[in-house]
Amino acid sequence: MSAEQSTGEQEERTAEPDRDPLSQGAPGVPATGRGPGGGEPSLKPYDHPTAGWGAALSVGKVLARTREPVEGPRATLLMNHENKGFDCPGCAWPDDRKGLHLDICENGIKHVTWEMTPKRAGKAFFAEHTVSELETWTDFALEDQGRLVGPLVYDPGSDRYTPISWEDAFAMVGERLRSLDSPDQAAFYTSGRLSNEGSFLYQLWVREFGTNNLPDCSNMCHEASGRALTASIGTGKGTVMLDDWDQAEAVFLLGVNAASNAPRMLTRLAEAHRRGARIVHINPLVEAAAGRTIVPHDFAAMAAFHATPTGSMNVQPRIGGDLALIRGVAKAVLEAAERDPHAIDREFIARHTEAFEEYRRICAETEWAEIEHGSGVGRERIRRLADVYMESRRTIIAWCLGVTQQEHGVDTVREIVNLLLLRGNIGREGAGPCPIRGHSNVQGNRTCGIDHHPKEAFLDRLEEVCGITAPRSPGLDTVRTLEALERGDVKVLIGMGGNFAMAVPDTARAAEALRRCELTVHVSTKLNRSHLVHGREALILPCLGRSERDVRAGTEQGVTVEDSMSMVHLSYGMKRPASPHLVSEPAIICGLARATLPESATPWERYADDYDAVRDTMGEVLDGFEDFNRRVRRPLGFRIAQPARERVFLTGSGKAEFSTADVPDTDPGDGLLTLSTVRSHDQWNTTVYSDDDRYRGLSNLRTAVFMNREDMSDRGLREFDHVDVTSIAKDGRRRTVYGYRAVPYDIPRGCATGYMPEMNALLPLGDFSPQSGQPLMKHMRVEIRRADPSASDPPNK
Ligand SMILES: Nc1nc2c(c(=O)[nH]1)N[C@H]1C(S)=C(S)[C@@H](COP(=O)(O)OP(=O)(O)OC[C@H]3O[C@@H](n4cnc5c(=O)[nH]c(N)nc54)[C@H](O)[C@@H]3O)O[C@H]1N2
Ligand SMILES: Nc1nc2c(c(=O)[nH]1)N[C@H]1C(S)=C(S)[C@@H](COP(=O)(O)OP(=O)(O)OC[C@H]3O[C@@H](n4cnc5c(=O)[nH]c(N)nc54)[C@H](O)[C@@H]3O)O[C@H]1N2
Ligand SMILES: [Mo]
Repeated sequence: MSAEQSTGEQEERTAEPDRDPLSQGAPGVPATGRGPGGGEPSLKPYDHPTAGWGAALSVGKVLARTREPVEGPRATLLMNHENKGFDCPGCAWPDDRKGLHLDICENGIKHVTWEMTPKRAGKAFFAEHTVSELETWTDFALEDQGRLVGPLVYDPGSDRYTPISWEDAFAMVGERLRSLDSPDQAAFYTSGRLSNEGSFLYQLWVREFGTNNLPDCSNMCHEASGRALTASIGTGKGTVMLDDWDQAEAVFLLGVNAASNAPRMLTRLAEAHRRGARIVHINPLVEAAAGRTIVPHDFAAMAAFHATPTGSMNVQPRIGGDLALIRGVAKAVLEAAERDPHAIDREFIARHTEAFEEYRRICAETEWAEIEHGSGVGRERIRRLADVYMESRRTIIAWCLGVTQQEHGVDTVREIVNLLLLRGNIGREGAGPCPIRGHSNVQGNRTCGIDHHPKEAFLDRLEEVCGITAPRSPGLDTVRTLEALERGDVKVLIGMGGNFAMAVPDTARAAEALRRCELTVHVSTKLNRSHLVHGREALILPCLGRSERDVRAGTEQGVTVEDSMSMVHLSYGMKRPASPHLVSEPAIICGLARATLPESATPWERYADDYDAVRDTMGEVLDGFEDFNRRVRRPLGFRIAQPARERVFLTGSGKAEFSTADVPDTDPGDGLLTLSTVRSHDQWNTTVYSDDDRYRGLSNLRTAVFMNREDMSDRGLREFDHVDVTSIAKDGRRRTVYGYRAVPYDIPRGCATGYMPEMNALLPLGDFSPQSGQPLMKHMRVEIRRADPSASDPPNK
């Protein structure tokens, strides 16, 4: 028995130590993992440029594995193009459609190829394998069966998924939903790939049915950004446009692994660097984007192996230390302003902002010692960062999950805005806040009404235009949906894309909650864990992918998406569908809606066959979508008007508002470490392509925990030693994963990093940010110790 158990604290075993260490999920929920390849883990620092030939080689490997050596690259030539092509489902970075740029990236190609696989998970496959058997497969093996080809229903008698007609599937959902005591007993999840038209129809169905239970992947992603920006500048989005990246004199990047997760950003960074702009990477890890890149569309550079730097300065705060760090920069700027009146933009502050004096006071009152302790960065380094900021006339600050998936994520984003406001870096060229969104249409989802807490004005318009009565009480977000599932208050879960079971926190607990459902329904392209962790009744509804031709009523249909910088444009699939039985997401939603609401006056059949008709209605409901059908057919689509960009701040005061949060103490104390979970290079969220993480130099290992060398030697650990990782929740409960391997890495002391989604097994459901509702995916308190051989007999065996 371990020491912790003898102290009487509750111990939850989330995986068994002696099993394959790559099966680290909950009991019955093995983790994502072992991609093909295998072999011993190895660690070799990556010192080559990003993108370029290394990327080409890596693409080649993935293509060869999917046996799609020609179609993938050919299809990518049709991606992100001006006339008719489809939007890359890879990420939300805007398309660069100027000139002859080949605006593609390594991970976009992998992503599209993943969708285009020639493999099919058809009738025979599901006849052969019971669900209990599939549960023992790795997540990689599940998705590797290829595309789903027709609707499936779970048959409890044979423990198998069996074919069902679309009509019967819709009827089953309709009946079950109508039989509920209240519409609030159902929840409707959205993953951020759903098109604008799909999103609008989905929320219309859900609200006409009578609930705002619309949890989405944003609840785990950029919720904090939306809330902070709304409070500070009156819009939930960034104000920066792609062209601004050509004007900025300094770019600060916080908490993003751009080379892996937004590779097209590298081109912008390289161009900015060539112009002489300063690029500061703020990240506990020095990620590959802080080095050099070979610009992929620059064939001359590729041929000559010519690399351009994409970073000029690295600052490595401790995990969760960004608020303190930015406060320090602001403090230094304000100190400089006492000597140099031009250090801050007094005119801007006076005309456009509110609560500056309060902010100045809190900066003065926040002691340097507190800033250094909170950020883990020395004051001289922070002053240098402030100099970079003051030397630049136009600064962009961009951020991603390292900032948002934190307890104080909202305060931190607001602090970023505070810093921008000090020098008027908002509402002009080359400057502003720029959240880097994740899923390719996650921003569009929100714009089109996927929101568990919608604005009254939006519901008013929806009612007026669509003739429905919209529910007014707020619905459940992702964490609260899980809690409601657990209590039995939500009995039906519909998943519009994504992989809910693996993406959410607390894998074991979430699985148990999901199994309590009366009905689970997933609209998906490939088999994943969420289909296996199912309710009493279960359906899998396979849909067309973004790359596939969508013909309804004899007419080719396009859908629209909105990128990270508020550009809306059309996307037309080009490929023959993976199966003739696949239906588009908008049409599936309309079918489900009609079956649920037989008397509805909404023209669901018309909407299903004519997306222009959907867009006409959207144009009447959504701000900024006036004349939608015409404007979206312009060559580059259109940009949704962004009032804050014009210095019109739709806040209570009508001005941009400074905020005054306290600097949090992020020291985990008690010899514990702070652990953040991240993606590897060869991964797309819950989809893992291989066990390699090229830019971090790690091969053949996903059960890795990156640690500071001194933290390792304190624990007597050497490279690849086996460790157990235990998280300590706020309520004191402990969750452990076993058989991880310690990987020495350049990361501040007291910090550690491992991979999502495997490490969700450690993340307590109750530990979310009260500011945003976001689970603390970048901030777990953990104990890491040498693997305990005496733990070979876990209690749940
Ligand atoms: N190829 C590929 N592209 C993707 C995805 C994918 O899985 N694969 N996912 C998409 C999605 S949905 C999203 S949301 C984005 C995610 O894009 P990222 O935000 O880049 O995703 P993560 O891998 O979680 O990396 C988070 C980064 O934050 C850093 N970090 C951790 N803690 C802190 C901290 O306290 N402070 C700071 N400053 N940094 C910190 C980590 O070291 C890491 O570099 O990418 C999108 N694009
Ligand atoms: N520990 C930890 N957990 C995290 C995170 C983290 O950083 N750390 N990040 C969080 C974030 S930012 C996000 S966005 C979530 C991601 O959560 P999700 O969006 O739920 O997960 P994905 O892995 O993107 O979903 C993959 C599945 O989408 C389906 N799919 C693919 N293409 C399509 C399509 O065109 N249509 C439909 N209907 N389905 C499709 C496939 O079946 C595939 O298996 O995970 C969150 N979870
Ligand atoms: Mo995301």
